[in-house]
Amino acid sequence: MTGENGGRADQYACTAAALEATPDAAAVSNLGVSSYVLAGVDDRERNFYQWGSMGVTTSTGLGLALAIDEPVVVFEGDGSLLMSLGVLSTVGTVDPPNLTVVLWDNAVYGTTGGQPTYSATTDFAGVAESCGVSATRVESDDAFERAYREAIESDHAELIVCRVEPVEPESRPPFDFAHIKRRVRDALTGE
Ligand SMILES: Cc1ncc(C[n+]2csc(CCOP(=O)(O)OP(=O)(O)O)c2C)c(N)n1
Repeated sequence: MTGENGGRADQYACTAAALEATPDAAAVSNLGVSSYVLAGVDDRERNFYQWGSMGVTTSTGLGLALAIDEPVVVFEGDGSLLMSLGVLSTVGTVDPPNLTVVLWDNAVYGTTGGQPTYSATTDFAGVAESCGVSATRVESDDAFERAYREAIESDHAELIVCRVEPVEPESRPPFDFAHIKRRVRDALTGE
């Protein structure tokens, strides 16, 4: 586990860096801000936006990583992961090497108005390591980019806990859930 002190990364810049490093990766994004930012950076066919479903982003990405032989990146929120911390035990046990979980730790429920989460008292990387998941803490754009490139080269599932400034994006993914599902499924199955 590596880490830094102080500072916050830019969620937009880091999302763009991840897509640049893995342009063909399937991306599963947390409901709300993570999906809004991803859609704003690039509304790719391989983006699987969660609309309304909180607490299932990493488990959905885990299932996808087990189902396909391609890189899968999860853009997770701290509030969402707090709802389902047990998924880290499953990730640590199953350990698909093609899975990279990026946790945007903005310390708030940003999508619903910025109420504080328990991020300040939760060591996400420490919990992940205790569950057998290799984890890295980053707090700058450069550190994120390095950690992401290392994570995708790794033979294990990886968690990157990225401390970010809260943002209020104006971009939105398509609001047609069936379209999102069909689009990502067709992109991943080559149909
Ligand atoms: C089960 C459930 N509880 C609550 C909500 C309402 N809700 C939507 S987004 C959100 C905040 C998500 O916070 P976080 O995962 O930290 O992501 P952020 O918005 O900060 O990017 C909440 C509480 C929901 N959609 N589903």
